[in-house]
Amino acid sequence: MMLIDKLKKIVGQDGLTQDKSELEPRLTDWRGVVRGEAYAVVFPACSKEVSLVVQACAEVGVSIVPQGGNTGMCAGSVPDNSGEQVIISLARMSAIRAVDAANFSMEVEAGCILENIQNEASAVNLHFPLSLGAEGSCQIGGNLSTNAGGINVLRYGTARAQVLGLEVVLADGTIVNSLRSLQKDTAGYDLKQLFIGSEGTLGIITAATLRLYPQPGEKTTALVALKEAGDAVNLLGQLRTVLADKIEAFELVSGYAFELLEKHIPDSRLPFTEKESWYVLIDVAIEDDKVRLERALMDALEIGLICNAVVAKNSTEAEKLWRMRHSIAEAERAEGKSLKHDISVPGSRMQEFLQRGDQLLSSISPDARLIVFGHVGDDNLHYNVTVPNESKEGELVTGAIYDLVDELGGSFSAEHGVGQLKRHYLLKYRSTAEISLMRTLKAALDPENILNPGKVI
Ligand code: FAD
Ligand code: 2HG
Ligand code: ZN
Repeated sequence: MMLIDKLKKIVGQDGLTQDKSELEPRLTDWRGVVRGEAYAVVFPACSKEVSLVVQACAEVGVSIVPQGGNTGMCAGSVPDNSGEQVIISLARMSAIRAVDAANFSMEVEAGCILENIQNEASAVNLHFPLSLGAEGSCQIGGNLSTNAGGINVLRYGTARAQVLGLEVVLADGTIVNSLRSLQKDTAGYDLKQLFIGSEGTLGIITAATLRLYPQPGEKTTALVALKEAGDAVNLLGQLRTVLADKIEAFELVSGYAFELLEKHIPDSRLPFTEKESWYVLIDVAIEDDKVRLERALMDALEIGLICNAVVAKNSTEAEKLWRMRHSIAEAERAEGKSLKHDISVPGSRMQEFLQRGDQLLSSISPDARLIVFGHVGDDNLHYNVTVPNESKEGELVTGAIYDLVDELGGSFSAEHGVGQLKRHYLLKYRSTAEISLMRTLKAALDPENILNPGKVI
């Protein structure tokens, strides 16, 4: 029997397609920089079907590309050019299986859209804090496979920290069900953490038990204008002494990023008449802290650490500010091609990175334009660059930035993963012992290299 017939037997006639127009949106990444081909896309409806699909593919040596919302930034969910790979989409596995409010947990299938999970938590007066611009279309399986970050890492940690239990299908079709909902569990190796952040190369995540939190209540949102990006680090330090862990989000946005928003995203407008080079968007939990935040910002204004500040008067104003922040990637894409550098450096080296990064750019590519924004509260910046002529100059710019990041003890990939775009940098910036251990794990879990080959390692 041909593979396609075997797959049809497993998922049914409607559970797969080889139709060119239906395949099309799944063959390119969100940015449109990488394109592949595929034999078929399969939509299993349950973990058992995922397992049978994996077995059928493994029997004939056909490799598999797991795909969630296809919003990833490193083309991890895009197949290669062979036209022989099978995409497994988790889109049909989108059920919220159970909400246990008393236990602060929720069990969901991997294909659940992130926003639906947030809403379901709110419906029982609880909070799921993972939040990012793609939340309306990315899936929790993709979030966990990339260990996504987003805007609330400062207070709640990355996707990894939100997982109590996981169900995974291995390369031989074995279903590993560890969907426990325990706050504490030290029985043996913490296997779930191996699959979180492995970008579909070690197993296919089919379900997860997620950690929920009490509702943080009303938030206070402020936008602050700064002369220097480095002042953001000092401001965070100052605000933390007053507001401690109440700061939920602390996002840097360059003046140029705001210009792109105003140009490409309808209804985007800076709420200041005088423009500055840098801005920070801040969320503080609990309404009572509004006064403390305002007082702290007044102090910062008095000593010249910040130039201006607005505090959102209501949730509509706050949402408007956050909509702009979440739309920067879209505005950048609309402007044209850019080099993405999703970097982190220790907070204590951030100022040095920003100064030396500027110098590097003006010496290598004086006409390059920086689009800097991101999670400065987590020491993670999207230090993106548009270079007038790509190719050689682009490679030089990227190489120089990553070398600087490495020298400062940082990472070339803080939150988007490695996918197929940054594999050579993984080999360059991770030690031989680390790479060797990663290869040992990959070979042990996927000896035939069936799961997402050509990604990460
Ligand atoms: P996909 O893109 O489909 O896949 C990503 C990787 O995970 C691939 O390697 C794929 O093979 C694998 N995968 C997907 N599902 C599974 C599964 N069930 N089992 C095993 N492997 C799987 N990212 C951040 O971290 N922070 C941000 O703030 C952020 N903001 C964004 C804003 C915008 C506008 C956009 C477009 C993207 C943003 N991203 C951000 C990147 C992206 O949304 C995240 O990486 C997200 O976690 C990917 O989820 P997805 O469902 O789209 O996964
Ligand atoms: C964000 O923080 C995303 O908005 C996207 O991680 C970053 O487009 C980017 O470089
Ligand atoms: Zn980000």
